Formats: sequence, C-alpha cells, structure tokens
Amino acid sequence: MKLDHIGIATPDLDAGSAPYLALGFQPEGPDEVVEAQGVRVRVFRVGDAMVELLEPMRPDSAIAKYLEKNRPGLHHTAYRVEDIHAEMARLKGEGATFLSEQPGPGLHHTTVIFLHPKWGAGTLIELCQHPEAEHPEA
Ligand code: CMX
Repeated sequence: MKLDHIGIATPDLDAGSAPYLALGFQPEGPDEVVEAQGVRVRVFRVGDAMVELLEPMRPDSAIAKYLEKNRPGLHHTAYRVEDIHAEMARLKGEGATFLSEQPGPGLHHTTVIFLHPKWGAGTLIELCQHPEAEHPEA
C-alpha cells in the first residue's frame, strides 16, 4: 500500500496554492470538480504522491462543513489499494470502522472510502482504488 495523496481543506484554491508554488511544485492539469461532493480540487504532484487542495463549491459540501468547525489545513491522508473491497474486509478484521457502508466516487474516477477518525488515531484516512485502465500492469 502506498500514500496516494494528502487532502488539504482551503476556502480558496489560489490562497491555498501559495505555499506549494513557493516550494516549487506546479498544479498538475486544470482544476477539477467532484460534483457529488461539491468540491473543486487542485492537484500538485509531489514525487509518487499528490497534494490535493479541496475548496468547497457549496455550503452543504463536506469540506464547507469541515471549514465551519476547523481551520484550513490537513483534511485527510489517502492510501492506494488494488482491491478496495478486499482491503475493507481485511481492515474490518482488524477492528476498523468506516464512515459509510460502501465506497463511492473520488477524483480521477477513483473509488474511495473513509475510515472513522477515531479508528484513525484522530485523522481521516481514505482508501483509494484507481481505475484499472491506469494500471495496465495490474
Ligand atoms: N479530520 C478528522 N476528523 C474528522 C474529519 C477530518 N477531516 N472529518 C470528519 N471528522 C470527524 C467528525 O468530527 C466526526 O467525529 P465524531 O463522530 O466524534 O462527532 C466524525 O469524523 C464523522 O464526521 P461527520 O462529518 O459527521 O461524517 P459524515 O458521514 O457526515 O462525513 C466524511 C463523512 C468525513 C468522509 C465527509 O464529510 C468528507 O469529508 N468527505 C470527503 C470529501 C472530500 O475529500 N472530497 C474530495 C474528493 C475525494 C478524493 O478523491 O480524495
């Protein structure tokens, strides 16, 4: 399992981008929208992983609600898995609890699910499966 990305909640993608631009990273492609979650995303590639800046698009989005209660900053860490259902079953055997019963759509046609932060020692952890087309060797 590898780190896939770090999600950073920000009220404004341009303001949130400033430190990453200064560090020398460039956005990978245009900003993207995950309509189902009401979030606009700007991706910076950092080696094999990514930093994803998450800006809420509407007041009822999860990121808007998060920013009502918390400062901008680290929102979640995401780990890439080959078979999300198999990994969920394995982790349930380890006592893990999830925030939903079933995985849902994430950025770049990924399938994602979130573990409960209480199980994650205080942080929100995401499992993320990329479409097979991106992993022809798999
Ligand atoms: N960090 C730490 N704790 C968090 C948290 C975070 N980012 N977000 C929520 N929590 C905590 C809450 O405080 C709550 O704790 P208690 O049970 O102690 O009250 C618990 O986790 C459940 O939170 P909730 O908001 O009540 O749960 P919901 O089912 O409403 O939301 C969640 C589920 C957290 C996954 C969703 O709100 C969310 O953040 N979705 C992610 C949106 C996103 O990142 N989209 C980007 C695209 C995805 C991708 O490809 O990466």
